[in-house]
Amino acid sequence: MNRIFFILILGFSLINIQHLQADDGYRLWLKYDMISNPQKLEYYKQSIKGFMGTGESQTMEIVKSEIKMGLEGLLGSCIQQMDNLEDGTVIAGTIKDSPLLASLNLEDRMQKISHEGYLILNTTLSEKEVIIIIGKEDIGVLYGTYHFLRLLQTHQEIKDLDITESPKIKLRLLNHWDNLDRTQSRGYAGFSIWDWHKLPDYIHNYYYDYARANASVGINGVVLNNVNASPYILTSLYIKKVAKLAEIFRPYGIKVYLAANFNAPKVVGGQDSYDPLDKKVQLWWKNKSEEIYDHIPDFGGFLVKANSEGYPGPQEYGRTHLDGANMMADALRPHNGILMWRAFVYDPSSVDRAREAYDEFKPYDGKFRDNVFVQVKNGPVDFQPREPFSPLFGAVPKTHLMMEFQITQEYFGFGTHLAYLGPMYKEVLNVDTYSRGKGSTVAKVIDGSLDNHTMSGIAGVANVGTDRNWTGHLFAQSNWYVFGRLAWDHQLTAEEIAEEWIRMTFSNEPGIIIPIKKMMMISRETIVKYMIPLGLHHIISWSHYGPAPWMKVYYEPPPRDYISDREDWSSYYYHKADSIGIGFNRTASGSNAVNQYFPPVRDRFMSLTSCPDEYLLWFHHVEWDYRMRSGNTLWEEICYHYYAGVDSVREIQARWEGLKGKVDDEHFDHVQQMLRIQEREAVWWRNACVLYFQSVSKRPIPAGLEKPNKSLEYYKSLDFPYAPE
Ligand code: BDP
Repeated sequence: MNRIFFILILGFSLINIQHLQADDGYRLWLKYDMISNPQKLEYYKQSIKGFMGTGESQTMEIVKSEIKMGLEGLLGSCIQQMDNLEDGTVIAGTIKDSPLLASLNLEDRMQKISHEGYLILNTTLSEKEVIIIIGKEDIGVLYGTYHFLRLLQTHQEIKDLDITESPKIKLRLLNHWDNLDRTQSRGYAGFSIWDWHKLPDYIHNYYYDYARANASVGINGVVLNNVNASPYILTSLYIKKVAKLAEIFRPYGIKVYLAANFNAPKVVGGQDSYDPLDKKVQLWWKNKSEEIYDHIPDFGGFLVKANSEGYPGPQEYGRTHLDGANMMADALRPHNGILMWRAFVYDPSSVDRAREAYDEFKPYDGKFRDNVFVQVKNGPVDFQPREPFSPLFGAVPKTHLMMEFQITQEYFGFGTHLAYLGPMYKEVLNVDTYSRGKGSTVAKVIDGSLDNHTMSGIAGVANVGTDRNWTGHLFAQSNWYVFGRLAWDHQLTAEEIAEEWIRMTFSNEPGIIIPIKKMMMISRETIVKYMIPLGLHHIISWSHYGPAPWMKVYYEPPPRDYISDREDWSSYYYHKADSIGIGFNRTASGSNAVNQYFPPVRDRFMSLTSCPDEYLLWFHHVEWDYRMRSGNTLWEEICYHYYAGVDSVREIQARWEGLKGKVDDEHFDHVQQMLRIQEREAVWWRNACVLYFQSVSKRPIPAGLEKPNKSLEYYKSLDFPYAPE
């Protein structure tokens, strides 16, 4: 067979294989499949002829291989690595490594970007028309490379490029709630990707792919283990394993951090206490930090959950969060490590869980060491699909606050419901705390600009596991993506990020982008409607799977048989539905949590008439017959919301059905099955909640709404002892 013919045949069969091979989602948003639109392909091929990378570091080697893989994949193998400059060369590097780039005299512009920042420019070098990706440091070049490839992946213009980027928030972290036995807390995508048993000797390839995915959206740190931390992660055995992961992640600009159990000095350190004021305990943490830094010179620091949900802390010794955090911060400080102390604290004896983080931490403002972050969940209770923002944002100007978002879908249907969380993250980041007058948004608190902090940080509880597509639900990839993109630039909109993700995951065709974007943009509100409309919250079952508004005390059925009388783990505590009305009175006549906000936010929430509908039952106990803005009574409004939520899931389903044959078959099938689960569970949520609240309100379900076909007793009897924890 003649050689050309053979190559042609081979070429065809490869193309066919590519088409036949279904997409299992492993490649995330970094697919780099050949651009299928012929005009676009031609346009890019005219503009890009090849690439040059300068510098020899491991990071620069990744840059070069990423550009090669990206350009060859998107444009075809006609793209060459260049030895000499030609028109259409893409050059990536730093000034220090590249005399060519240095000759552009960009120092002034480079001054203005951070060490992670970059410029992407069309320019002329030695009389050649080129595109440069230039960073202050190698990591900036890598971030710029992903940005440039994203332009191609999303079919953007690449003429007259003049891009200047620096991240707005310095620490952009994933928090893995992964246990050493590879189970995960609140993980819905298989098991932990950290194969602790085989580390440090056996290295899975996917560690590199994970790091690559993070770097592509600018995530620069990972807390490897669960905040409900095993003290054993701090033993020498595990430190060597952690060091291996740190070594793999380092060239991708990712530092590792560990969640530390406050009792470690006692449990694994041979001390007889973990009292933060005990000199021996202090020395133990100092030595332990030194040991870690000996193995991992750029170790990020510790994250601590203390005196929270039964986890040990300084209060056992009559000490405070301040004592605990500062003691650990002192151990890390000589190594430039940081200490993240969580504000997720609440006590069963308190009148209102929503008040507690503020009450406990506000008095410490200005007293933490300067390498301490207080890590605050976005809402005052716990990652509910909607909460008002935590009043700590804006209230402690002398404290470094780190935002904690949840990416994993603990309260969003356990990972089988389609929930794009971009709109929720943005709702929180955009909200005005009024702490320094108008314009004091949560985003400005977090990026440090409001109070001139030099440290800033944001964390997202990861949704990554061993499932082939990483996140279980394909659409959950978008939450990993949007978290990273917003951590880098919180001014981007949820909608533009959704569109980027769709273009890179599915297609650049408007007929695909438009319906999927619509599905994503309504998805969070849809879930709020069928789970916790109008400011209801925390009405989940003991396992957090499914509704249980009837739950008065916390009860784990067999095989665990655990009964707790913690009212603050019951649903009733949060909705307080009685014959008169429903909702938690947090105004001055109730817990007065509303007083923790600055005016005018406080006044707006305080008054029944000005409180936004979405927070109504969060702040007020309202009579069932109260007339809402819509003209409906509160009872009717609750019902309409639950029903609208289910309708909206059906709308999402219909939109997806319309994409059959237009998106990859495996993707289609996977999402179709997930949506069926979601529809069934939305009906479950709706019926269970409406029937339960009806048993209290004693009012009929409004005419015209389909009646639940099962009884309240049926819903109460449902039990899922092995639902993921
Ligand atoms: C709750 C989770 C629990 C976590 C806790 C936390 O149910 O598994 O340990 O948050 O953030 O939402 O510490």
